[in-house]
Amino acid sequence: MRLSRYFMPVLKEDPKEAQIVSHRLMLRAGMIKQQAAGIYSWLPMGYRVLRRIEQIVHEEQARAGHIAMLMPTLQSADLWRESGRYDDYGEEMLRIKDRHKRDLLYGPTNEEMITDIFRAHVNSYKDLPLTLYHVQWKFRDEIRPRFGVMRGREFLMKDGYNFDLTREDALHAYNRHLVSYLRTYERMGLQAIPMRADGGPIGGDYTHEFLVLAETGESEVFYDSEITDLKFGSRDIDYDSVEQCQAVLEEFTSRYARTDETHDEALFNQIPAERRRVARGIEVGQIFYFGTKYSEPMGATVVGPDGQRVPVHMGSHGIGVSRLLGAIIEASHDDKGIIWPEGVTPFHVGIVNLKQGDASTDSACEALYKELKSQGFDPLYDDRDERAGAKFATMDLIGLPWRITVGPRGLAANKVELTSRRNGQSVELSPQEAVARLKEIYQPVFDAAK
Ligand code: 5CA
Repeated sequence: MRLSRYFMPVLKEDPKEAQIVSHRLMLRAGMIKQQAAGIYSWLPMGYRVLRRIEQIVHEEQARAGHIAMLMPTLQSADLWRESGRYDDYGEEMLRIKDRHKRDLLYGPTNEEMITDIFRAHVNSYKDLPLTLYHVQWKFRDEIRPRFGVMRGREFLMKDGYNFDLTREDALHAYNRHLVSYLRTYERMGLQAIPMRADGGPIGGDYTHEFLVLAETGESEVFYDSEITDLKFGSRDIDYDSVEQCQAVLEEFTSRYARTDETHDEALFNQIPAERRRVARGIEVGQIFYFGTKYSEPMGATVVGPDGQRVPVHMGSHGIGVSRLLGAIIEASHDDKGIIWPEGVTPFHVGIVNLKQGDASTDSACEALYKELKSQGFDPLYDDRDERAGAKFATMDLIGLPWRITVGPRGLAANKVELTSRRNGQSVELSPQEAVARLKEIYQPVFDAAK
């Protein structure tokens, strides 16, 4: 993309409405625009990151054997009357009447609808296990939408639902989701810690939230500091293996880590004092096992091996896709702007032309831009007629992890500068070497998608 032809309305001033750094930087970098309280347009830069995050989510869901589909945003109230949640859900549910005076709602989650799909089409235990998911907009009429996309009213969620014959099978599905979520968040450059939590309106008493530690997080968390040493890394897990998934769950959940909803002071105090941590975290996902809470009242049964019909065991599993942009920025920024992890960056590398209009500098930038594209990169070429300082400030604000600076002085020696946004360090390389270096840097990111 050439910046001169792009749409990236960066703001010079700090927006007054933003209380936390991710909200401020998303507005300043021209990623989002508020349309109403807690409702945002995703401008091109924000939309790019949203899609990268969504793509990682899809890839990791496929790896775990989960099946993608798409359900509508509007749902019939009748379905929710069957589960009893139409009345229970309260004011967070946006209720709508159509022209025939039928009650609809903008879905805050999809347990009822997926259960309805299941009961219409699945009849036998032989069709299990089954996990279906979608990535779709949700609406929750939050009393205090705030912090930009972190607590929106309309937000993008990945929500998945498992259907199993027995409790044991459903617990394997739970563990499988935990493993796949660890891998998903690490690909986004995040450490998200699974913590025992509360079922809330979704239900079930077996549930973990995934929390990214950040001062601005809305949840208070209590944990054993040893847990922050755990990395999922590039392990090769067989998602069908009950033992392997169980082992990962045990490794990542055996140390104390809880949100304030389930915090137990006596248990916490058994951790050696120097390892006790009280901090704040951003909830970027939650997994639930809730047994037959929806299948029983809604009649989602299968014929079991003995010929008897039994309600299926279910769980649901959510990732806050749009919230993740805020969480990643909270975890990765400095006073100049965002620092995108390579896995989610909107563009892999920025090219800064120090002397726009100078024939040889322009043509070196053009050649580099074309070469990067032909090698599978998404470069952002700042070809605007601006001062170098302004170009650098923009690059720092939007946070591309790598920048190549091209100017006449370096070019005289066939050199450009490759700079890391994270530590500011630069190396002088020939344009070909810079491309080769970027290939090495991004190889693990491209490999992780395989
Ligand atoms: N049906 C279940 C799992 S699929 C469910 O709805 N779970 S949830 O309520 O925990 O939501 C899943 C994730 O969506 C949360 O972990 C959080 O990251 C994100 N989320 C929830 N509310 C909001 C909100 N108001 N704004 C942005 N993201 C949100």
